Amino acid sequence: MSAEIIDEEEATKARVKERQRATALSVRASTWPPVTPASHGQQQPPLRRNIAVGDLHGDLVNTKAVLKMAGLVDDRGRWTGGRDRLIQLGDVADRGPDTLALFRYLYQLRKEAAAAGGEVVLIMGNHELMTLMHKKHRLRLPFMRDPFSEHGEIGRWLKHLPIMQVIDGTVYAHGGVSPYWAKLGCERTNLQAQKSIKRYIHSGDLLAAKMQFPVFGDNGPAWYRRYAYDKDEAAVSELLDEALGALGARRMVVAHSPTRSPKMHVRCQGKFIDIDTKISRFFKWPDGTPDGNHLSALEIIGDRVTAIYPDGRELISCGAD
Ligand SMILES: [Mn+2]
Repeated sequence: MSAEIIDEEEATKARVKERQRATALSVRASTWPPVTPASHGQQQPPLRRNIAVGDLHGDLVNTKAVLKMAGLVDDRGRWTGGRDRLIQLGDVADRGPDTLALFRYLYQLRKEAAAAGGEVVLIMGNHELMTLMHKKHRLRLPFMRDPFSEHGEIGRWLKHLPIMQVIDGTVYAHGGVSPYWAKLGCERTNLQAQKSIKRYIHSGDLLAAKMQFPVFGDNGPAWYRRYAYDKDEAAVSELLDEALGALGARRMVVAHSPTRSPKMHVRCQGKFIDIDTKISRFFKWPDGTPDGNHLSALEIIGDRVTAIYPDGRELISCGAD
């Protein structure tokens, strides 16, 4: 009986320690450019909502719809999320016609959120990397190329996006963070990306640049697909636990790998969640089959993780176990 109580005490202490470590990591994780929340509460504020949204691919209408569904904006797309934090997991660019308008919208939303004490965090996706390198056909047109050039209206912002983040014990990346980058750590991985982004942009050859700068390569956080698509559950579990352990985090949330259904792909007892349900109406599978317009947002409050869909909410985990 008393041994059980002691065990429980130990477990509680371990949980508190783990949480402190995760908080320390999230505080250290930097977002660029830095923004200072306008309001500072005197009392301990309630837990803020972290809302993660996946690939938006040039669809402004569905972007506003998904943010409204998650309770972050009003009918006109203006921030009503208060202190909430939106984490957009990359691939804002391409497929649909609204790439430039979408980045302008998110830039404005970022300011509105900061003014309300909230936050908008954008993570670098592989399409942002390709856009910065001007690899997309459309970007050969000067009116599109200029805003996305290194010093352009959007480019000068995009080139500083973090390639991964750890926020409140959850790892966020566009593709996924393999144990290699997890062991290097969030701060140093982002630093490595920042150090090479300029040379990457000017390399002009995607395949060569992927080899030269592994942080932007197929096993880097923006392109990795193994957690999402490897069918070997045991192997994925082992890799994921290694990465989460190295980062002192409890779960990893990614996009980039379209899910087979309109629902999120949850693996490894909720420790891995792929939220790319194909939100954009312009999504097509590689064989050309259209399959988009599936809205979803992931809400994390403390350890309560809920998927939000147009037809309702689905609890993924409640942190009680
Ligand atoms: Mn992608």
